[in-house]
Amino acid sequence: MPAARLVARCHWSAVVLAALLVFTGSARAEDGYALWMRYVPLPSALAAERSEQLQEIVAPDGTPTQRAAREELVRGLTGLLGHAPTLRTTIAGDSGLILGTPQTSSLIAPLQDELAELGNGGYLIRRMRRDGRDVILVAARQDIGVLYGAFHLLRMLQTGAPLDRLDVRESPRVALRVLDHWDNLDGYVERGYAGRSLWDWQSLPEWRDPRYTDYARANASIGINGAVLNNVNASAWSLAPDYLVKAAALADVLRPYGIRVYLSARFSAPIELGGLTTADPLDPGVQRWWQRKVDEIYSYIPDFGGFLVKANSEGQPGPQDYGRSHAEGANLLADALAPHGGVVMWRAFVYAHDVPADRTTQAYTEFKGLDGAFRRNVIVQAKNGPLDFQPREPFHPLFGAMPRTPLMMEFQITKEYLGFATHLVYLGPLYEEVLQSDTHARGPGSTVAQVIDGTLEGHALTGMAGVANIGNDRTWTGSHFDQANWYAFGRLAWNPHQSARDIAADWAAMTFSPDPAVVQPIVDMMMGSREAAVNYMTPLGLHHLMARGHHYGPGPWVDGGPRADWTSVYYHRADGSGIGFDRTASGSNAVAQYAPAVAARYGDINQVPEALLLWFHHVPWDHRMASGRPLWDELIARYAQGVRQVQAMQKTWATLNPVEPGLARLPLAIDPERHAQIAAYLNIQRREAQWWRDASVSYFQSISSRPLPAGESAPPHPLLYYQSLQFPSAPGDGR
Ligand code: BDP
Repeated sequence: MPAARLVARCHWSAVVLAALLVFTGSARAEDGYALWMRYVPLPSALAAERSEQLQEIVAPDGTPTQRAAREELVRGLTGLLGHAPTLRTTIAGDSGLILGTPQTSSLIAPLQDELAELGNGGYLIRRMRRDGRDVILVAARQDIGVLYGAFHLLRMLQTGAPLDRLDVRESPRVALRVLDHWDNLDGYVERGYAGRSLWDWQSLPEWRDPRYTDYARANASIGINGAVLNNVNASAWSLAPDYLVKAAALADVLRPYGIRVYLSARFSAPIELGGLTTADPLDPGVQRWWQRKVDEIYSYIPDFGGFLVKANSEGQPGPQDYGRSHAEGANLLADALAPHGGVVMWRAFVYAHDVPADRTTQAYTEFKGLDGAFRRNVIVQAKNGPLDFQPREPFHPLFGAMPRTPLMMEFQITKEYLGFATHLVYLGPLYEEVLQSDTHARGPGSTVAQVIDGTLEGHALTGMAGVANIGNDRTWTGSHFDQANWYAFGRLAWNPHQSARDIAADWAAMTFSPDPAVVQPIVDMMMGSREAAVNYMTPLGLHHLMARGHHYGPGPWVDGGPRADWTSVYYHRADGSGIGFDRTASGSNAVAQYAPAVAARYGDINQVPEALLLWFHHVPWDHRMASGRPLWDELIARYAQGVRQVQAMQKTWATLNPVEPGLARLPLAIDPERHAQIAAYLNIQRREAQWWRDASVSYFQSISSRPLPAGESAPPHPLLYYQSLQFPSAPGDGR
């Protein structure tokens, strides 16, 4: 229990020093800007012990990446230990820290063979005796591995992990670990709840805001190695020379941190930018245009990563406009990128308004038959579930269904459907649930994580994308707790087999305090928070019940409008007899898109997990649930439970209030500034959870005509009141 040990050694002097730093340092010291890289002083006894071990550092500075690693260590150790380490070319004392590759260090050179077995970006951290000295090595094959290793070591220091018998061996399991920014060129962020875009296109390329470097540091600290700079609903202008120069400036800043820049490409750009009359992928003129465009991009950004494409989805142009397939469209761009080593991330988030089929079936229907038809540098990017980033969905049926095609995961980090930035919802459990789902594609134990890391079908091109929750808000993510979602995404992209709880524990220790009395309750809050949101929004497998357009607040009554599958009634199908979308053979038969073992389980009302019951079945209100209650009572109980879960989070958070009398036990474990904002946000969440509960209960009761179970209070307003609420300026939807 490393953190416990740390606290056992905690001395008041260090606590007081930390307090002084918090309060005498910059007024912004604890406004969240530092993310999980706060590097506040360790308790003095521990700091003294670590100082002895880490006082001398050998770290090369011959390349920008080497300098980044060295600077981060100096920054981190100075903060954690209270003084700067001594930088040397060889260790002079009894012990020290040596960073490098076989090329930069004669002490690391003997590890060459072992390092050669690590994947790109992999590293070793090892404590050993070398030349009679007690040294810690952070060693890798490439500079970027050394940088990742340096961050790993800092994480161990921040969380109070022991350094004796240190033997860490890490390699990323996924090749492309990418943030997708849905940022427009005018600074507006689609589905963004953290201010405006981080990219200031107006002042680029001349002004390289230091914030870009901090963004790169944060990403490198969790292994993210790609950034798609612009919205998937792309403007062709992103590919115009003026903007390429700006993107190149960003690429220069991100490069030392191992981050490649990608762009979302608008399929019709040859028409809009090139003046052609068509964007048909089989047209030689179009092919030439893309080749020239790609060559031009590489002249600005020599390590450009490639394109992300949303085509023939929600009105975006695409190959089907010319009677061509998604594969023909993707291959057009792939052929232009291949000579430069770039990739195409082609999205499978497609559904067409003229297809009357259950919307959740359309991606599979369109893509399954294209398995094997894509070029080698194409990776198909599917959302985690078949609908659209809901609080809970089953895993996407394409995972495991296209063995000859690399498939990458798309998670949403920004909380479009999960209460925006003001609701505390830790997404680690959502990601973990999807990644651990068993596709049965090659028999039991064929998890989504194995599809994503390429081991199931032997793909080397692998990837995980997260729709970023980052903006120019001082906290980066719009709230302190949403930083955890960025963090967890990065850690899971590095290794999709990790535990969401362990990741939360690391994050909480670094972000707030490694004191177990702080970490434990925070981790418990985080781990329960996603289920709370499911309960107060869309329990038991319900989905897409948010208000129309902006998705802020409840809208289970949403009906009519341009298309049925943008309404709530399409999804919940509640009537006098029951509720839920029948996706079994008697309904849309979406369940048949899964492997037979999965289909059998989900398709059987007695076997389907209750969490997905109403996703797959239309269920009578009287259906007996595991609790013994009828479905109607259970539904109402879940809504109330969601509200209670938020209240419980508030209570827990109150116990961590540093200004609360009687809490001398945890002096300044959490600074008052962040504590207060989080407390206020929890209040918003509680109020809105109640709103969700009241509005949903009121609406569903108008359909079921059933009495509320004993003990359940009637919503304070009539249904019409909830239906009349309007939020024309809700964030993230329009400008
Ligand atoms: C939906 C969002 C929309 C995105 C779309 C997508 O509401 O803003 O453009 O996904 O992923 O969830 O393309």
